[in-house]
Amino acid sequence: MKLVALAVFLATAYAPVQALWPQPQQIETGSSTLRLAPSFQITVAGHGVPGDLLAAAGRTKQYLFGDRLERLVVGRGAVDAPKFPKAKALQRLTLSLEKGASFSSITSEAQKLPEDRDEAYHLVIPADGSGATITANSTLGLYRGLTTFSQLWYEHDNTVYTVSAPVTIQDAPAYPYRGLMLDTARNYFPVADIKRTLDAMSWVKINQFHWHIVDSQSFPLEVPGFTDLAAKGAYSSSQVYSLSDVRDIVSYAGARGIDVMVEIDTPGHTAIISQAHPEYVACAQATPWATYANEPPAGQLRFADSKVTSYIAELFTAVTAMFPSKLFSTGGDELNTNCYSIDQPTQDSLKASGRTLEQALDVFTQETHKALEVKGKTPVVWEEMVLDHNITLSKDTRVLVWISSANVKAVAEKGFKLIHAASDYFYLDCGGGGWVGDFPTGNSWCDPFKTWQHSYSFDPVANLTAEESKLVQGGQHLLWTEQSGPQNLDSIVWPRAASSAELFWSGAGGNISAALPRLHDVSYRFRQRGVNAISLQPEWCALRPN
Ligand code: CP6
Repeated sequence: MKLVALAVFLATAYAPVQALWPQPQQIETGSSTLRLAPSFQITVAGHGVPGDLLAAAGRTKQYLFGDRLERLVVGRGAVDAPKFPKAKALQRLTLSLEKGASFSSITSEAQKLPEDRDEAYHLVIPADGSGATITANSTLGLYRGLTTFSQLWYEHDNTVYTVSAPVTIQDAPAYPYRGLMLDTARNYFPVADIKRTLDAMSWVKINQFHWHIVDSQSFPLEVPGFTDLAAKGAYSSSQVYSLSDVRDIVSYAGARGIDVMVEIDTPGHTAIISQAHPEYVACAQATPWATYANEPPAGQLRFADSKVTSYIAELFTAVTAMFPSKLFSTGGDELNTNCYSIDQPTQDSLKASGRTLEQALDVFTQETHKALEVKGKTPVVWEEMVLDHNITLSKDTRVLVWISSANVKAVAEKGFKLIHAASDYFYLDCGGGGWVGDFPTGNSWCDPFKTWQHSYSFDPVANLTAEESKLVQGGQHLLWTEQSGPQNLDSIVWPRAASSAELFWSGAGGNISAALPRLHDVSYRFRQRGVNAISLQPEWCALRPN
């Protein structure tokens, strides 16, 4: 009896009073109430404070006073609201670097290779209101701390409060790559939608935007020296990412601790290039398309042709100048080899060079990757490049595992750094998975709908040895857009993508029922900040007393 009573008491006393997402590595909280002084300030100590950190501090203040989040996770009546206006007031949050560290911008630190990003921070909020602090070894760490700070506060009757002071957090990510992929080729997304998505990503500490910008259906990227590709390949002249759009997106992302990895998918998924250069593309008119490609329209680069290889190497070079990221994805998925058996120009090229198709693919890949490497870029490829083709790749190449999580082990055994992106856990849209005639049905191995609980339960190192586990850089949700667009962007992505954000920040083993009320808060905060994240449970669940 006594034990039961104690258990009930503990359950009430330790009901979640803060709902951080992702969950920090170490957190200690008390039970004092603290409120933000109306004159609350965020200051940054030290010299040479970068503009993007100051701007982030400004946004944080807006969230603190703008979220207006009632304490949904603990329920109506569970807090002593009348006390809040009389609680001690916190006047200031001070950010400072650890001794010996110096400021650089959030942007430049976010744009390093994943393994070189330092995102650790230390956050302290004393209960006496004497001043909160975030300390870190890097500007990026301070920024992550700000993001956490903004999630600790609720509002009641115009008082912004927390009931869990003092707070001490020591935090750092489990994995350095935490991404989101967006396909802007099947359907075009206006710049404002991408920026809103970047904001949302930053709120859950996602640090990598994987921009699958072009594909067989459209080429919405303006590339200097290659402007005919977008001129002839975009859905319309207004559905193009101009140089200034790209600059805008890259800097918006950088200021939010996000690196932008562009993908120019080759040699498959390139039918659209035939609009500007019909001579570079095989099978563009081949029928039925399903024999020559995984989705319509068919059409793949004639990679055995050295002119095509140089063209793509030059295109890559031009694109590297637009994206400061160290990572550059060259694609390499779903290459259809039937196509080349019926393509006379390819057969002629192979005969002239004395190469097999696989050898020609190896040459194409080496040459185009060399163009990246001389610009200091690290190539990223889809898994087929290492599992289905015997391509010579630099050992530093990173591999996106997408077909199945069961393929992770084989990639790791080959010694490549890898990124989890498997369709059986992380696909938000399965449009590319099944077809009735020319129309996507999505009824494939990738369906059914993957819930947040499903991806949340993924084990990033399942079946891997300790050595192989070190190759796991992290992972991401992916939005292919055969069956989605700007109309449902927020609701198809959020809050599901927050699930992998926490998995790869906090590490595996999170408890779904403990996560649910926190994730409910994520959705609510997102909506307050203008992102239309969906509900995860009836409102009743949040309102009932514990
Ligand atoms: N487009 C490209 C796609 C897909 C891939 N690459 C895809 C394949 C299967 C499903 C969903 C999407 N549409 N370029 C695979 C990486 Cl189910």
